[in-house]
Amino acid sequence: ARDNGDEKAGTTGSPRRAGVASTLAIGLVGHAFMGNVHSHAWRTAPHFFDLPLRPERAVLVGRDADRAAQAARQLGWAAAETDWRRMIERDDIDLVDICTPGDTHAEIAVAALDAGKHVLCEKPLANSVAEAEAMAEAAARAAARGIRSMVGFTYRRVPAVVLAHRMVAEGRIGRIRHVRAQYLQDWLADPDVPMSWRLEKDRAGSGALGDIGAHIVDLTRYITGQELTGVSALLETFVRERPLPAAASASATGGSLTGTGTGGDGTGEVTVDDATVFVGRLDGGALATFEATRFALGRKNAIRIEINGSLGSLAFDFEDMNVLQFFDGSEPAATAGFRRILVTEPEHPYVSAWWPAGHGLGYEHGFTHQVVDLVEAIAAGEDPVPSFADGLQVQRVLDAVERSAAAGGDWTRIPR
Ligand code: 4PW
Repeated sequence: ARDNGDEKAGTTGSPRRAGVASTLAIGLVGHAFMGNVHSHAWRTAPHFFDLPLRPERAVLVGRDADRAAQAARQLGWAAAETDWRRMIERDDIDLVDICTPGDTHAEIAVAALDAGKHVLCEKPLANSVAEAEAMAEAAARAAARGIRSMVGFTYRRVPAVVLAHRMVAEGRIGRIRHVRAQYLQDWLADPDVPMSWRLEKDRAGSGALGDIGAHIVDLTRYITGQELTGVSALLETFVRERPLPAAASASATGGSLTGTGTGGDGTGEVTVDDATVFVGRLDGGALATFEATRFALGRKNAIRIEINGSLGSLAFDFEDMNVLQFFDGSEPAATAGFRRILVTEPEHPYVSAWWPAGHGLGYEHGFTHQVVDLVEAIAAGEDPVPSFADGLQVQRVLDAVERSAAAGGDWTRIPR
């Protein structure tokens, strides 16, 4: 059952509302790292935000019955299921949340949308442009029937990132000249880290490029409001063979990227990139540089974006995620300098729902904000962002990067 909330969707921090909300029954597919953090978000959102619909963790889907049942118990889902198709057949499921490797996104999402379920799909949207196009088409068909979809570029929901987006839109840094974006992790620097699905092209689509590079492409689009028109790119795989993982770990849920540890027999081939660097042009005239790697020793989840405009600059680093740095070019040179805006005031996006000023938010809050915005959009009858069309445009960038790298870095245009 649904009701139609009268609040505008995507308010980035809804005030508490009186009254009892109708429910939104969720079916979650996957219970590893992403399934875990999405479960946390669905559980937490109604405790801190006054949602127009009450999310219910109805059914969790995993391939192995015992592990799915154990995960459902641990993460607070009412039931477990081993076949996502059976979950989609259920009339009482309103929304399908896809937290599986990329090779399954298109099939599950299209089936769910065609069955009249709202969909939240992890990023990157798909493993190819063709799949992403099919998903965007299914999303458009579904939207005509009031069915909503969103791709999980969750870092858009970090308060400091939303503030950066707003400051750019308000003209605070003027005309954008440069974007310098990096996503740096180091969990693959050790060649003994075992194989996992993230290292298999058939399952993940690409490596650092799609897994983390997709985020900085999306953040660039979101903060600047501009699209990449072309790229020149390099991809590299530093470690081509890795030990196979040991058999299943004790835990049925995940919070780790590195899998279950070594101990399996033999090695497996890494078929994706370990790192990428590329340069690009934005349609507003700016030059952009991008770097995504899992070999930046010491950098754990350093999503960094710096934007230089004609009037000032902004800089963000996820490892200091409650801060946005701002340089105001109109200040007298003698006293000008980057200042750290602590983005923890109640006036900042989403923050008033949480803790007093200065107490700060973490990784999981972006996921909570993501489901808050999705639920509000569904109730308001509006299409949430980032949409599957946004996911498709990011996919076109990823595809252009791969084609450019395959051609030795040739300039490669990105279609719209
Ligand atoms: O943000 C990143 C994700 O997109 C996380 O650090 C892990 O790497 C989980 O998936 C990707």
